[in-house]
Amino acid sequence: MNKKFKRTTITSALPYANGPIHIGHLAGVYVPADIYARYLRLKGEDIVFIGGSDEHGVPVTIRARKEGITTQEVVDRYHELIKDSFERFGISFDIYSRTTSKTHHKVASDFFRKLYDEGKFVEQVTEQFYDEQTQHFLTDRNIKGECPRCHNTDAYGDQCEKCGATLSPEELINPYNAETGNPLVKRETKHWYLPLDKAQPWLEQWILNDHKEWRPNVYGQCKSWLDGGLKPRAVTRDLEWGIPVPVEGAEGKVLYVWFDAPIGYISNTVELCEQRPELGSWEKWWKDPETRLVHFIGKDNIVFHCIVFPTMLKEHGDYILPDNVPANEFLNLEGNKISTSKNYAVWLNEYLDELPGRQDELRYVLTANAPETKDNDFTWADFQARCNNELVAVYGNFVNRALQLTQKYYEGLVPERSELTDFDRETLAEFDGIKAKLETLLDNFKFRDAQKEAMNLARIGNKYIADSEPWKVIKTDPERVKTIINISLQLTANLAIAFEPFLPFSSKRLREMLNMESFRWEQLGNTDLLAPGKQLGSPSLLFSKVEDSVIEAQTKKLEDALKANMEAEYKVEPVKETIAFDDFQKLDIRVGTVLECERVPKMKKLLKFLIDDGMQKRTIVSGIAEWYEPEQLKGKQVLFVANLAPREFKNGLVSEGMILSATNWDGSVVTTTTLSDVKPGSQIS
Ligand code: B3M
Ligand code: ZN
Repeated sequence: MNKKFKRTTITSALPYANGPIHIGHLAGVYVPADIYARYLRLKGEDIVFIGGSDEHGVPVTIRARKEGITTQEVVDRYHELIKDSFERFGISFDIYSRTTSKTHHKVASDFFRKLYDEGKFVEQVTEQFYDEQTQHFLTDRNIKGECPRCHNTDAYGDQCEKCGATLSPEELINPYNAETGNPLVKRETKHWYLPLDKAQPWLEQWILNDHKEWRPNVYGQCKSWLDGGLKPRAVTRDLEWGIPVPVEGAEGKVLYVWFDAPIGYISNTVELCEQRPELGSWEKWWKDPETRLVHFIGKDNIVFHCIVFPTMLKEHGDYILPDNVPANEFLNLEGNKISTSKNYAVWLNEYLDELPGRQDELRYVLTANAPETKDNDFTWADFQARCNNELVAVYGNFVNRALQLTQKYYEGLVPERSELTDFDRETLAEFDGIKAKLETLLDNFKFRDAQKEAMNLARIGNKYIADSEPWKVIKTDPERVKTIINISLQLTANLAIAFEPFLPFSSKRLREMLNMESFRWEQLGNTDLLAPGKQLGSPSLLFSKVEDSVIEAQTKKLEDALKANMEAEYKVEPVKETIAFDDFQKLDIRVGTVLECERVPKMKKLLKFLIDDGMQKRTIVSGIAEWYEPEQLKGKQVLFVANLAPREFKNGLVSEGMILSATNWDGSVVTTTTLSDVKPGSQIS
């Protein structure tokens, strides 16, 4: 750790208690935060690792309405679910509390009141949309109306999902309450604003000059906010759910969720220090300049953690500011965006139930693919490959060989090493740099590369034991085998330590197998961790293969979710403009019998038909190859447009008509036919 600091306060974004945790949250925030916390603890540093649920804000109220239960019930349900799955997954929070706690309401209220009393806010009256029947002001997302661009009547107050236009509620034609459908009127309301514009000069200095070391994505986002010029931001809302604004005449108003949520980090530290007096006063963790504050968040939270919250802390006075904010980009899932509302995700609670005992596998893959510098993709195929080819085949295999051979040859006692070969020396030398290498990477939040280094050490071990072939040498030179096994075991112990921040479950098991009481980071690189003669515990496999059936089941689940979404979102196209009967009569639609059907070379989408049209044979080309095997259609009767002008394809093929097919809600295509056989050439009317 940087000499300036004596201790570290680590926070990780407080997830909204409006749904379970998914792998996107884990990869973006909780796995890296946990690696960092575990690493610092292993080094013996003083840290607190703060987590908790964000239980205010519109997302939880929307969920409540969707599920038809109270907001309190929603947050109770998801807070428990989230807390429990984090615990099972080994996220080592010192506290996981919630923003509906009494402590938090008091801390956040007092925080607001201090700024209010000191005149730090700007009061402003503005006109907002209001539903006179329900007597509510509405947030942008709860307002709908007609899009001024495409005239979709279902556009939201912030965006039209049909044409993609970014909107403000003022632009909507005939705005209405999205839930009740009631028309809206404008009404005046007073709110308190945090004058970020006034903070601009010191923020520029503090971020752009003093924190050039921040990740480029974080620094870049801050710079673009600052370059755009900061504006005052409202920190109160007209809502019922939240922390009441502690000011007379502010009835019906609550603190904006983004005002209270980051204060949750402080409240939860207060609670933690009450529970564990040995940690000292909470103020030590938030106000002592020798404390280092680090926020782990996802990229959508950057402005709040780098600009808004620091301004709040600074205006309040006494508080330290974050030393770093290692925000991650997003993780996608099988090429698609993860979405809580669309139920498209790998949910942590389900993962833990469906792949029991495989916490480290998921941690490993999420770190190996961590979206540290750009968005990344999680696929089940990659998950399986990394588990089987890296964890099982390299790390697990090496450890298992070393431990099994110790049992077999030495009854589980660590053998002595004697004379070293060049290969032994080279292998031992690989230990030297590992500690420094890992530290440089971890101190700079490069978890992905750090884990890769640890895995490299396992590769070295795997190669060492494979190339030394102790199972052969034992027949000719048993003394030599002692040395090989000793070195392998020392490597194993080093791996257990190096992997502890990343793969805590297997490190713990390995520590037990090695009969070591505890680990310390300083031990890393030591080649005499296990004394000769030490009795080891009984070995068992560290990792087991992930079978195809598991991957298939998980992939299917995701495909089903995608399909369900498409079905839910499917809208029947509006009917085209009315045409005259004469126009219809111009179309000559007939029944034809499929005589031949074949694929078209180099044209993946096309099927070529030979159709008996009652008079002659005609060729029709149709783009339905994705949906039918040629054999399925042979002999079938189809409907086709007989008087369509011939169309020539790139390869010279000419289509003399068009087969009629329906496009289904999921984009699949179904070809039409008749209910019973008809003579080819019969006309449709
Ligand atoms: N709950 C947003 C989110 O879950 C918000 C984070 C609060 S951190 C203080 O992405
Ligand atoms: Zn539109």
